[in-house]
Amino acid sequence: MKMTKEQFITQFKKRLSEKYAMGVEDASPTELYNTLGSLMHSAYSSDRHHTWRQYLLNKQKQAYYFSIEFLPGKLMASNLLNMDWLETVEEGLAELGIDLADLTEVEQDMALGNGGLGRLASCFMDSIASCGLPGNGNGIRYEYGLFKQKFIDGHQVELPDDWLSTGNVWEVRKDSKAVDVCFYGQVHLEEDANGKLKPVYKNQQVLRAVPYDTGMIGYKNNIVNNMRLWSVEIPNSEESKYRSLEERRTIEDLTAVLYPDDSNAKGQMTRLAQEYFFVSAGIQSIVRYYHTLKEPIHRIHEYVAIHINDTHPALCIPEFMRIMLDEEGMSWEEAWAVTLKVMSYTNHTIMAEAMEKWPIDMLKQLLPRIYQIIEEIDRRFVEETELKVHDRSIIDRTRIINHNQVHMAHLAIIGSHSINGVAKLHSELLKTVVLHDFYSLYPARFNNKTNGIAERRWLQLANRPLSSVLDKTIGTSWRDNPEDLQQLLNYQDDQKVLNALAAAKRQNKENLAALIKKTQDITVSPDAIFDVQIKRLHAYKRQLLNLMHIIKCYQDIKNNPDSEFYPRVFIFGAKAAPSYAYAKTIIKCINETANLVNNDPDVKDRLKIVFLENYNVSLAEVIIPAADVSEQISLASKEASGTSNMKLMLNGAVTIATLDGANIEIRDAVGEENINIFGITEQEVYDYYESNTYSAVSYFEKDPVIRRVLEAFIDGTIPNIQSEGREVFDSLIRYNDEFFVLRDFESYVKAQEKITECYKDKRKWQKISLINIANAGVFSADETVKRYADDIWQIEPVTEYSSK
Ligand code: 26M
Repeated sequence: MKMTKEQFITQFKKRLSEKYAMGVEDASPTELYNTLGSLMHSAYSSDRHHTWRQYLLNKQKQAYYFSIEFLPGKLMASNLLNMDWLETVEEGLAELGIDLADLTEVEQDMALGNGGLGRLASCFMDSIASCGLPGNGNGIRYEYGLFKQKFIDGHQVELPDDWLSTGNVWEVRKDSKAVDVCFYGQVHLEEDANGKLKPVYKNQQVLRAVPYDTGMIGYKNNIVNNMRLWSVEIPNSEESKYRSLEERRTIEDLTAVLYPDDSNAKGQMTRLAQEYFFVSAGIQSIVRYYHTLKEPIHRIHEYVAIHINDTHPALCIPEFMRIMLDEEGMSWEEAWAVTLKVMSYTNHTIMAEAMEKWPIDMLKQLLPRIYQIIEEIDRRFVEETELKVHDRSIIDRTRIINHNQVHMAHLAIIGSHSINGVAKLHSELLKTVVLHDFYSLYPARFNNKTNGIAERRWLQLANRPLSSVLDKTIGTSWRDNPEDLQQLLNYQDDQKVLNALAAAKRQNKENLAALIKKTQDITVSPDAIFDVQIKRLHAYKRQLLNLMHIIKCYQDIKNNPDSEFYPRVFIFGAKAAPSYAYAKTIIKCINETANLVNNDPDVKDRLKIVFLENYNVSLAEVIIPAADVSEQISLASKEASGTSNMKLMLNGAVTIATLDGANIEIRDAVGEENINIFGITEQEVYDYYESNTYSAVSYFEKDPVIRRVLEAFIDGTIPNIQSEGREVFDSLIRYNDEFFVLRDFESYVKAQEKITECYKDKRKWQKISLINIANAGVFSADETVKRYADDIWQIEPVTEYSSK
């Protein structure tokens, strides 16, 4: 795919003229963007075709990553990087008087995900292609992505994300690959001519699933895999049925919007229909492909691995069974044997309210045949488990159908050969606490796969100043092999390198300061410590702990205006689920505190609070390179892994963290001295649960600092939060502080004070920052997906590959 700058310029001008009958001078950024996108698309299409042919000819086993969310962000820059076009295009465009950055700005974020889980899926897509692994994504092409967040009077307001309104140059609609997906109706079983039971359906609703394919380009390896997203349509044959606008609308609603909850499974029919829709379409299309290989159906597990990303695609299991039984004519035993070998499942949370359950009646009504199959899976599970256990209560706790509900995690576990958590601690807690019963039944299925991040996006693209320092210091091999960042350790006492790293950080901070000025009209100084907490807003992530510390700092300054206070900018990025009232309350409190603090002349700009609107992938790419401090302060045991912790570390931020999720592995990688750990451990949390001895009010009574901070929420110190301040106060004092914020407050404050002291010693700080960058290579998603490939999917990189 390589080409020279001159070839690029010629082709670019030619394409622009063909597409728009225009010259460079007259074209708008959008027209230039579309021209470049279309040129790139044509260029990688032959590699895409070739990759596909190669997999087919080698009959390679392929993995399919089923995820109801993908969160790629913008694709142009990362596609250019992976195609090895970035420099050529940048220089070529510059020669035409065009700044590539102005074109990449035009693209709208592809935000078909809520947060960590969706972003992980997209990091994996990049890594799977970059490692030359045969793996594909399968999901939903939502018409509207995650809502856009605005603040009005400090409150979060949600606006629709109409991301397709400006077109999408990367996707290809594949009409010829559309499939039918059926809902509702009645089903009964009848014997066919061979005496086999076959389902007979009445009154089904038939919908058309149309795939839109997006190339997932590997890093400089000519591999292009596929992310297939499904969109709903009314099939031609059914046109006459749906005459009223309203009927059509209900159907088209199916793939209209992404559900903006990231923890609360609220049992809505359309959500269940979404889950079945992309699962059924995906599996049908896999089986159709498998038949082109002309291999016997009972060997399908030698060619296909299906991964279930959280429980949202758990219907993969009964849907695969349905096809094996009803369409391939297998016996139950044969079908179950292959299903188990094909399926694997990742758990992303231990929060009870996030455990997906569906009312039996809903499932029965929407998916009658699937429900029959789930019932039979459940019946056989009970029958088999009764023979294995003495204590019958275990069956009650593990069966799929119980208390009129279908428990999706139980279905996913019973139907998969592999169950993994996303960080060491999380995987241990699954075995010992959350899924302990299942662990006792199927110990061999449980394993850990610590999350990872795509270093290409989060370092090479997002942080070019740092990347260039790295190139000059340790050469460029880290770009192919992030573990080579370790070589930076040789320079931890080299003042020249430390200065260069500090200069890169400075440049990124100036860049973020400019954005803050432009978007929020707040002036921040790059001399201050940039302290960053970016993640969804959740009580367990404890943005409130951060806010309480800020209020303490403010009160210290007010009580002693002339005392020394090292300048800090507290930066937040966070969306709250629209229905999550408490999370929205916290947003309001942070915004009002920001208003107060940022405009108080006594503060003398030593303390600033910036809550950036509409946190998304593109904003993260600007914030992360500019961060000095990384806030990872969830209550121990609650954050399954976290991934912003890895991205911030990679960009030289120093972490303040509880011993939760992957924070523990970050500590192990950098050493105790190079991270600021505080707070109670997961064991202490469980001890509190057991002994029931936690008393939040006693901290309020005993600790004058806590008392003073909490009073600020209700005594008018922070204006405009009469009801919100009271709500926060009550959550801590009346409802006994579910997430132990007051318990951890003192040790958090101490850790923050240590950070300030350390920052004042520039050289020491720079060295710690360097050590963090140098050790971030272990969190490369390339390594993570290789472990999935070896241990779970049993897929291998393309054996023989030649780009024509
Ligand atoms: C459920 C029901 C209805 C609508 C939406 C949902 C839902 C959507 C997303 C529930 C959970 C969702 O995501 C959870 C998530 O993002 N978990 C995070 O996964 C990351 C990747 O493994 C981890 O790093 C985080 O610790 C974990 O919180």
